[in-house]
Amino acid sequence: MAITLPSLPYAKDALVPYLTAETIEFHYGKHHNAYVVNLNKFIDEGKADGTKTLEQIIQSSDGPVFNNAAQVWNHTFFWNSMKPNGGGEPTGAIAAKIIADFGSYAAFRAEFIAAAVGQFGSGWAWLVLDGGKLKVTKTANADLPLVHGQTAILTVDVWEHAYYIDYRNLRQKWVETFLDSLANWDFANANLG
Ligand code: MN3
Repeated sequence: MAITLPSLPYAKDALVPYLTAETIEFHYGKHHNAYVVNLNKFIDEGKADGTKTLEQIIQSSDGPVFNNAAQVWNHTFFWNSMKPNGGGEPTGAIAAKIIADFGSYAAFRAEFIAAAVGQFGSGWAWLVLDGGKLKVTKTANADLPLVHGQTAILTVDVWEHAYYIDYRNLRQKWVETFLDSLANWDFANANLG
């Protein structure tokens, strides 16, 4: 079973002015697609088991197979972590749970930004559910909550390819914009279960 590049959940210019169509064209059309192409090549070569689900491949691989499979999953999750007219304080169950586990939305926001800015080099910042509690984590390269027994709730990509076209070296501005204008709290609520 071949791995396919999932459709974007919105048009490539739907996140303007916070992310340009050029960023989406490169990040989704080139980077995300390349991970899909690479993983299918590993399946064709017998280095990855194409009868497994993407999650099963991630949980039973290492090296280049893990890196490409995890990056396929991470990017699909990331595109869904944003929406047009998103961001700002959440509503619904995730809002109450953030206040219960972080004290306030402001405390969560500060911790999430610190994790994203503090990730040295390429990686991801996450809001995860771990043992029934919401936590902020950061992972390097392709690493992801699934292999740490955590449930991913929301993520921001802090690889330079995620923000360099629109934000140049200003990673903090990118992460603040993600939370304030793009975050998809409907998706977070759905992931909370
Ligand atoms: Mn990326």
